[in-house]
Amino acid sequence: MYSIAKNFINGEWTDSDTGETFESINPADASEIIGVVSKSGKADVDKAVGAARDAYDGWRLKPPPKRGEILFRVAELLASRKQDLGELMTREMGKILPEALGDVQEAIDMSYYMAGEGRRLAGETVPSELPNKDCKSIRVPIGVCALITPWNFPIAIPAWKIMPALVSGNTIVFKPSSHTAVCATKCVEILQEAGIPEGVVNLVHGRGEDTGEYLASHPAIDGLSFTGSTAVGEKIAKTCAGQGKKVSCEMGGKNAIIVMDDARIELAVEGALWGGFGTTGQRCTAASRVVVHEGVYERFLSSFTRAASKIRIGNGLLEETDMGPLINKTQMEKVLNYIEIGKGEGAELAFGGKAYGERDCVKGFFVEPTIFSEVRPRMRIAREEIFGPVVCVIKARDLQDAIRIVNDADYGLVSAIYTQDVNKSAIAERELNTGIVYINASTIGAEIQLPFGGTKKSGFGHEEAGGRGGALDMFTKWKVIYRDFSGKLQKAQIDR
Ligand code: UN1
Repeated sequence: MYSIAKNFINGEWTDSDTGETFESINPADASEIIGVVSKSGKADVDKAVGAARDAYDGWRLKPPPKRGEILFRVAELLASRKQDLGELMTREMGKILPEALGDVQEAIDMSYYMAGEGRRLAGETVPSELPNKDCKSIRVPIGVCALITPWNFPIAIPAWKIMPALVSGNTIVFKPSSHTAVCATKCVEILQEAGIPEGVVNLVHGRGEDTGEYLASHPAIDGLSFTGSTAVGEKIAKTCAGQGKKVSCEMGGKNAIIVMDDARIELAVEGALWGGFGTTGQRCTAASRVVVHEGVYERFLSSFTRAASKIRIGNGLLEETDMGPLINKTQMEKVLNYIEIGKGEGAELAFGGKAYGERDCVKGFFVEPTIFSEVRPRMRIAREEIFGPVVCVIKARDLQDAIRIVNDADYGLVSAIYTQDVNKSAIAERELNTGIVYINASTIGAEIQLPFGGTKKSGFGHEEAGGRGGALDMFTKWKVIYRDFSGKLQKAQIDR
C-alpha cells in the first residue's frame, strides 16, 4: 500500500503541472514503494508562490493569538497520530522507530511552543528622548517564505520552520526533500485539518534542481529558510543575498566529542556510540570525531569498538534493531567510498567498514557501524562531512590540544566534552568554537526552546526557540514606531 503525495496549492491537492511523478521508496527494502509523488516544475512553484502572496494580507492581519490557536490544534493532531507518523517515517526514511517517534515529538513540542508565542511576540516600549513622544518596536512578518527541508528529520525540521513562520504571520511555500515526500504530505494534511486558511501553507514536491533552486531565486519570495548540505546552502545564500532576501541556512557538521583522562569512560562510550551511529550517522549534529586524551585512548577505543560490535543492524520497525539503513544507494556508495579514502590515508579500520547484507538487509542500503582509529586531524575523513555511520578517533595530548583539534574544522555546529573537572568543562565551554556545546552529554538531542545553529560552514541564522535569538528572529523583522503627541511643530520639538 503506497500513498499519493500531491502538491497542496491554495487549499487544494493538485497534480503537478507536468503530470509526471516519481517514487519514494523504503531504504530498508528498496522494492517497497512508500509514495508516488508529484514531480513539480517552475509552473507549480509560480502557482504556489502566487497563492501564498494572495493569502498574505489575510493571515498577516489575523491576531497572533488566533494564529497560535491553530498551531495548538496542529500540536494536538500530531500528538494523536504520533505512532502512525513515526511508523511512516521509519518506512520512508529508515531511522529506527524510537528515533522516528522522537522526531515527531520535536514537531509536537515546537507546535505547542509556537502556539504560545502567539500570545507573546513581544517587542519593546522604551522612553523617548523627547517629551510628548513615545516609541516602540514591534515584530512584523517578512512576507512569503520558502522553506526547504532535508530528509533526515522529515517532520521535526519542517516543524522548526513552519510553526514560527506561521505564528509570525508569514505565508509559506514548503519544499520538502523528495526522499520524504509522504511524511511532508501527512504534515500538511494536519495543517489543513487544523484550520490553516487557503493559500497560507503551500506544498510543492520535487527535486532540488527542478523546484528548490527556482523557488530560492523566485523574486516574489521575501525570506528563505534552508536545512541541508553546505554546497546547496551556500548557493542558495548567494542567490538570496543578491536579491536582498532574508535567509537562514543550517548546513553541515563535523562535530566532535572530547574525552578527557578524568572522564567516566562508560558515559563517553555511550555518547560516542549514539552520537556517531544514531540515525545511522545522518544528523548534522552527529559525532563523527572523537578526540581522546592519550592517557585513556586505548581504554576508550577498546570499549567503543566492543560497544559498536553489539549494534544490531536492520529494519527500523523491528524492536531489536539499533541502527537502520542509509537513505539511498548514492549515500551508501558515498559512505563506502569515504571508508576507502580513510584506509588509503593510513587511518586504521578499528571496526566495521563494509556494506551489511545479512538476512533481509540485502534489499536495503545498510553499512556497518565503522570506527577509524589513529586518525590524523588533516585526513579527509576527519574533515569532510560523511553523513553516515563512520566515526574517527583522534588522539590528543591535553585539553588545549583537544580544543585546537576540534576547532580546526571548516564546520562548527556542535561539540561535546566528557570530563569530571569543572574547570576543564568551563574552559571547553568558553573556547569551543561551535554553536552548541554539550558537557558530559553527546552531540545530539538539542531542545526546541533554545536557539539551534552553528558557526563557520555549519550555517548562519538560528532555528527553533522563541523570543530570544531563535526562529522568530528569522521569521520576523522589526518595525519601529515613533509617535509625537506634542501637537507642536516638529522643529520646536527637536530644538532642545
Ligand atoms: C539535524 O541533524 O539536522 O540535536 C538536526 C539533534 C536533533 C536535531 C538534529 N534535535 O540531534
